[in-house]
Amino acid sequence: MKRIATIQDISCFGKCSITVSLPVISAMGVECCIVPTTVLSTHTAGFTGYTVCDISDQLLPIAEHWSKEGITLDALYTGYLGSEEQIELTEKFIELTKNEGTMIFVDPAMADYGKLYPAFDENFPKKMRELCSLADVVCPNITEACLLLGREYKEEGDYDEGYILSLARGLAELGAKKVVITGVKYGDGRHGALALDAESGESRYLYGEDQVCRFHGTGDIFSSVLCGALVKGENVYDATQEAVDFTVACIAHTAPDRENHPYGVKFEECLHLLVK
Ligand code: PXL
Repeated sequence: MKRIATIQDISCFGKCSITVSLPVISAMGVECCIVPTTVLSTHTAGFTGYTVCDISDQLLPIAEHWSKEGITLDALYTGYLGSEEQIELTEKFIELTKNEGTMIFVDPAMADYGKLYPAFDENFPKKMRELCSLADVVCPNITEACLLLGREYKEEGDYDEGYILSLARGLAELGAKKVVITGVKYGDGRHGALALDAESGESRYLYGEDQVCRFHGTGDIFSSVLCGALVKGENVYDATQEAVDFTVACIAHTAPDRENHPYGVKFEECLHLLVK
C-alpha cells in the first residue's frame, strides 16, 4: 500500500483541503497521513468572520518524530498554506521526512479567477515559487501559474494553446518534472487540464465535459486524485485524465442541487467512482 502525507489546513466547514484530500486519497486505496497547519472555522473564500488557529508549531516536532520512527513516505503533498512562515516550515518538513523515492507534489493553492485569496499579500507568490522549486510535480490553475511566473493573467477566451504551454514550460524550468495546469477552457467546449512531462518534453490536453457551474474546493479534489493516481504508478496523462473525470463528475452531480450546496461539491456521493 502506498502512503501520502498531506500538509494543508483543516477548514472545519466548506469542503476543501484536508476534509477533501483524506477521503479522496483513502477511497483510492492509498494511505493518507494528515499534517494540519491551521484550523479554520470555514475556508477563506466567500465567508467572513472565520476563526483561524495556527498550529504549525507542530510541524517540525511531527517531522522529527516521524523520522525517528523511520516512517517512509511515497509522496508529500502540500496544499493551501496560510503564511510565508508556514511555507518555510513546510520546506523544513520536506527536508526532514523525504527519502529517496518520495515524490514532492505541490499544489500552490493561493489564487483563482485572476486574484489571490484574501488571506495573502502580493509577496506570497514569491515564497510559493520557492516551494515549487523543490517539487517533482506542480499543479496550479492558470491564475497561480501566472503569479508564480510573474506573467500576465489572461481570462478565458483571451488565451490560446501557446500561452498555456508556455506557462507549463516556465514552471518546469523551476525544477518540476511534471506540470499540470488546471482549469483550462477554450471557447469551443474543450475544458480540462494540460499535462507536461518535462523529461520527455511531451504535453497533452486531457478534457472532460464542459461544466457551467463552478464550485469552491474542486482544485483540492483535482490535486488529491492526481497525487493519488501518480503514487499508484499511473503516467501523468492517465493520472490527469482520472483527476479531470472525477472533478467533472462531482460538479455534474452537484450542479442540479447548487441552491442547497453553493459552498462545495457533493463529492461524497461520487467517491465510489474512485474505488477500484
Ligand atoms: O481550496 C483551497 C483553500 C484551502 N483552505 C483554505 C482556503 C482555500 C481557498 O480559499 O481558504 C482555508
